[in-house]
Amino acid sequence: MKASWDIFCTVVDNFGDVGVTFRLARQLVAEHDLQVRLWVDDLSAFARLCPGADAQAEQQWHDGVQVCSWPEDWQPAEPADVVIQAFACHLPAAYIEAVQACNPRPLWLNLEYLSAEEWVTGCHGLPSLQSSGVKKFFFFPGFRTSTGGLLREAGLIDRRHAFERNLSARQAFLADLSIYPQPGARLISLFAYEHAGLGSWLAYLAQDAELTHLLVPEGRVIGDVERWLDVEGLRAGAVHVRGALTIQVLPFVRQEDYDRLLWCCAFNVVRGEDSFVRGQWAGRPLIWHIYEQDDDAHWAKLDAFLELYLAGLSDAAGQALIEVWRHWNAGQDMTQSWSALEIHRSELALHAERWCLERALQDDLTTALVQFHRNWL
Ligand code: TRH
Repeated sequence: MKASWDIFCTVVDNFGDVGVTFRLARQLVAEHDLQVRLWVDDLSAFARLCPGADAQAEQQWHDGVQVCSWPEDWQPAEPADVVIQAFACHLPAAYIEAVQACNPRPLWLNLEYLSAEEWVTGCHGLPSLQSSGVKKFFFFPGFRTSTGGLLREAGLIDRRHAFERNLSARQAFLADLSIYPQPGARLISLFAYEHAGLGSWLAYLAQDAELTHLLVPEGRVIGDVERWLDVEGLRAGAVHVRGALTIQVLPFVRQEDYDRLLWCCAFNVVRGEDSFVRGQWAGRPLIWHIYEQDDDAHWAKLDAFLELYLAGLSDAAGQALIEVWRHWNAGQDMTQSWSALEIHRSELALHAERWCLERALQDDLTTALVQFHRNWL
């Protein structure tokens, strides 16, 4: 009989929580032949990621995953063999009692947020004894070898390389989204949070000698784009040209298509957690718009990542990248830092691919979770 896994996801905001857990659930099914239930408390966020999903359904199946609405009024459910509480969400008390009553006990894991900070390596895999008497283990994704690694589907990098070699597949993909860049235009994707200095970056691209076709998925940054364009009500499908810059608003697409979009671009602005990782698997230079935390803890996370990422880059390119990422995340004017970064474009492109291939040498997060379960048994 297949081992069963329950993944619990509370949608705090945006798409990262459900984006990560759905990706993990699908991979557990597809690559490890497991039986997976994904409990989500807000299916409307899920429905954006998964076209065809029903935001009202109590349960539904997608790619072999049983996606269940996690109701406030919890109804008894038999615990699975492995229970994942994503990002420290609170499991229903009755479910914890049921876990406690199980014999044999399920493996209970808390899947943490991604961080490049060094302390993560000391905490990854540590148990904590709960008041219920059950042990819960902390599982940390990460970039360092003694962490749980990153979500990466089998064959992902090979698929990207094949796509890159196949011009007609790329053109067909872009045409499906009605993207027709002018010859020689550089494609950049922009998936970001609000950014007070965005106008300075757009103005730079508009007066640049090179053409840029900027692809902006509908979402939080649109207000800043509207202000700079001086238009209202930007929706998917809108295309506006200002000098050398074409701005095109895109619909939210399924996760696989978002990957392809990143693969088509020469540069990507990504955010949060999951798109940040996908941006790295795309092997392209990027800006990470990090998720802002109240206590400013995000700056330490940003610096910790940069410290790892800069290894192997020349000092000048590394410094230019630091400036761009800092300015972007502080909502500052981008003119100087972006123009300085442009000088290092080819070095950054080579580096991004090298970084991707190096990270891909580590076991992926899903495999690490399955292995952790095996070792625990
Ligand atoms: O949406 P995010 O900002 O999500 C989060 C949440 O805010 C969360 O609470 C926070 O803890 C976390 O960030 C750090 O960014 P993220 O993580 O990149 O998630 C976006 C998801 O949306 C990701 O799975 C990719 C997917 N996506 C698509 O599937 N299609 C699209 O067109 C786009 C633009 C994204």
